[in-house]
Amino acid sequence: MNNTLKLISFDLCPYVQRARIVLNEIGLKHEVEYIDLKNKPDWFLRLSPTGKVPVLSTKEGVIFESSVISEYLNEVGSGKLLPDDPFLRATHRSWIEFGSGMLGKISQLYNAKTEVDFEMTRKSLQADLARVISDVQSPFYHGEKFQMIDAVYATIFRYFMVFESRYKIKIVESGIENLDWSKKISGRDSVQKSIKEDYYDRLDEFLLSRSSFISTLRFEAK
Ligand SMILES: N[C@@H](CCC(=O)N[C@@H](CS)C(=O)NCC(=O)O)C(=O)O
Repeated sequence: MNNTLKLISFDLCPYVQRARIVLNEIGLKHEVEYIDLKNKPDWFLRLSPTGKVPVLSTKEGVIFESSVISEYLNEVGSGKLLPDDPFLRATHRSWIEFGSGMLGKISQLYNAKTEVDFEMTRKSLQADLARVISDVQSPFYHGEKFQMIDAVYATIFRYFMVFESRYKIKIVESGIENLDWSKKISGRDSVQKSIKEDYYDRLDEFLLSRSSFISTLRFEAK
């Protein structure tokens, strides 16, 4: 079945990246088809009940929602990306949900029109991150093994890297570059191969195109 997997994607989507990291980690052969979310093809709208990516097309049919896709891939790929112990597995799922909530706040941050709204969301993200970090058992979230939860936070840290390198925005006081967990997961092959080469420039363009408060924090005008 491996070579029949196709991930329908949008190049900047962190939920797509989550599924791709899982595919890469497990080593499942797959194709990626990028679509333009501003101009969704009819065939995509017929496949996707939510109109959102990622959608995974398999020989048996389609699956949507990144967490569901990731869990399915982990199961069919005999992956070990979640703990065996039911309680620990549930805690990972809880913190994966928390990570999805952080992605929602990141979107609020880059869409915030005023400094007050921006700063409120930035502080909330800062507190969320501090809370997650307090549970990390390095080098990865849960010790020596890279797991699904690391894939989720890898996609979050990418935003923070762009916020720090191109904008005057800090989510981690000491710098995301100095956070060991982030360094460890960002350097991972599966993580690096989950994005296109021009990802950082494209994300930067996307952020500026919001015409929101974040544009005023860019290091140098484009
Ligand atoms: N809960 C969904 C969220 C996916 C999502 O928000 N995808 C965005 C791109 S990052 C999307 O397709 N947006 C298109 C739209 O809302 O029209 C998941 O985890 O898969």
